[in-house]
Amino acid sequence: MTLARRRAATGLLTVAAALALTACSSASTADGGSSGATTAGSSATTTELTYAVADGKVTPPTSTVTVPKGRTIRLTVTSDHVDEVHVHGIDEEMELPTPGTPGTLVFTASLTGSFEVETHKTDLLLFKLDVTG
Ligand SMILES: [Cu+2]
Repeated sequence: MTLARRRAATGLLTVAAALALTACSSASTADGGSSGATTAGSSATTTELTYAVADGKVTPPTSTVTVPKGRTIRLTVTSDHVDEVHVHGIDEEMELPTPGTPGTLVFTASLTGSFEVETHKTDLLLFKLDVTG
């Protein structure tokens, strides 16, 4: 890996590399201090989550979303880049081919565990999905 070298090169890349590491090393505990979108819409059998990616930032801020196993997740993401959203572990993916146009991914939280949901092109952690048994 040349990450160390790239980090040394510019400050901006340092930030990007750190975000990338957080986003794709699935074992890391990126605890964003659970606030925000936690258990949004939890009274229904579908949990609706909406995220926006702009200027390298996630809105609402990254947090942990806890749902029971079997819950349907309806995830809508808008990115300012051509992007790709990936639910690690459960392995659901969606393409965002048009910047600024939201994409919606509907999937079932079919496995218990802690899963990172990230964007691939912008390398951001949208949220961590904790599925309880
Ligand atoms: Cu991924």
